[in-house]
Amino acid sequence: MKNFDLSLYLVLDPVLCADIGMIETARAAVAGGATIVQLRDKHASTTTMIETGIALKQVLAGSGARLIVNDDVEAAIAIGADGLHIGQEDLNAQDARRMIGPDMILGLSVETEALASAINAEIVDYAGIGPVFATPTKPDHKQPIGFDGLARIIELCPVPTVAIGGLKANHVAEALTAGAEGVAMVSAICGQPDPKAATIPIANAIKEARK
Ligand code: 3NM
Repeated sequence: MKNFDLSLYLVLDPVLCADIGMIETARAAVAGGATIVQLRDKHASTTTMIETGIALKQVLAGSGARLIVNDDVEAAIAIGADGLHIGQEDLNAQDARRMIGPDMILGLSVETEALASAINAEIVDYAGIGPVFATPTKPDHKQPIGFDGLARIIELCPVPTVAIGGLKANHVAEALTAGAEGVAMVSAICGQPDPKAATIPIANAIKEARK
């Protein structure tokens, strides 16, 4: 079993993080309790992804937080990231697993019950389920599923899950009650005036919900 903690999963957004940048946002979020940082930049070249990823890896070193790279398998490998996250429109999971090898974490975005049932737990390590709510952060997101839909999809998932889409600290308890192991957030942290101060109440809500 791979050792990773999905509880507070930060997905970086280069536009929302523009003021202080993705590196400083990640540093602050991890200081506030983020357990995973995903580098997600749909418009960056592989070279830029690698540069940013290496800087992120240095920032995360020794913190225990894991670095996951979205979509760009070549960058994930070159960075020596802890994992790769793919969507349904990206590379398929089997090909991704073949490329990254057995040890890297592989995450897959899942939007429906059918996709959840189709997950092969020998290939995929966790699933990102969403969007729980509509969100301007991902304008092309699928139909929001709400907490009821989240629970129904998680029920069918053979791997641990993280909920995403429009989530803030006040949604943590419901997301975990629906069965998610963690919450993934972008705008609740990226672009906040003080990303560390924004992360702490989320981390506290997770601790509280697990009591
Ligand atoms: N993926 P925010 S929703 C990156 O449903 C991403 O798969 C989603 O941003 C999905 O926390 C999303 O600001 C954006 O709402 C989430």
